Amino acid sequence: LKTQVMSYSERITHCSHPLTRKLLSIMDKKKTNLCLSADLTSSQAILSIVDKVGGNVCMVKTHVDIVEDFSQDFVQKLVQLSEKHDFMIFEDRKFGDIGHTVQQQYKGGMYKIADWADIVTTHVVPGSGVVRGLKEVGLSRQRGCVLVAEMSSTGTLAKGDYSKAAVRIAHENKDFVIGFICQSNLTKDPDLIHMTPGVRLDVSGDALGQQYISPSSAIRDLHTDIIIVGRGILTADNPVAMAEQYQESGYHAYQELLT
Ligand code: 5FU
Repeated sequence: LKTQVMSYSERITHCSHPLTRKLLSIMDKKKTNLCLSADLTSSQAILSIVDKVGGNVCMVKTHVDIVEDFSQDFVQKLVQLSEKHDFMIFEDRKFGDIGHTVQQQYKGGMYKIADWADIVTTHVVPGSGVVRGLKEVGLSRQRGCVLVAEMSSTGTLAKGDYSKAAVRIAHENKDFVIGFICQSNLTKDPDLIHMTPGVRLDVSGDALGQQYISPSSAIRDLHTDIIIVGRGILTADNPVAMAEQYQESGYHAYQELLT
């Protein structure tokens, strides 16, 4: 039995958070539910691949703490690329401490994440205080956050009641939480976007517990909204052609849901 799914444009009319609306409108306009996980260690390499595939993605996800030559100039250039190609910047920081500490990690230190990242991820293991702490920093800057409700890795402890608690924390903080990192559909609330890492076409895992599903499994079978792809694109012989292929697979799976 097929569950009827709303189109991106229809869903915009049912959701209230400005960032969710912006993300859905990018997805609709650019016909993409692909997020590139730009897990490279040199700023030039990141900026170069992002400029090449920027047109194919709705978001670019970073791990800023793996960049060897981090500078504010790098993130300024990333922001310029996000304006040029119209995508959102998503720092996968996975905060996981008490509210007071994460506030400083979010706005301060050498990265000043809140200055340039539209969206950040956080674990919910500390309880809702982590979200309230981030919110005090992010709300006035029109930022949002995504809760790690489930993980793609083998043996993950983020499941069952833990994932349910993440959904509850999201519902209680909808002024700031715009969705989940997850491996399944966790709520029908149109405001909350489901983002799924561990997506790849050619292999089923890596040597350190990563587990992959295909774009169509994520979008069509599991009813998540966004596919997050790193090495599937980054290690390909032709990353641009591969980004196009992931974009098409993900978007085709979404269209199959609509018919
Ligand atoms: F929360 C998660 C998760 O459950 N699985 C993940 O793989 C995050 N990730 C991130 O997605 C991980 O840190 C990488 O940045 C990315 C997946 O990269 P891959 O190269 O496509 O395996």
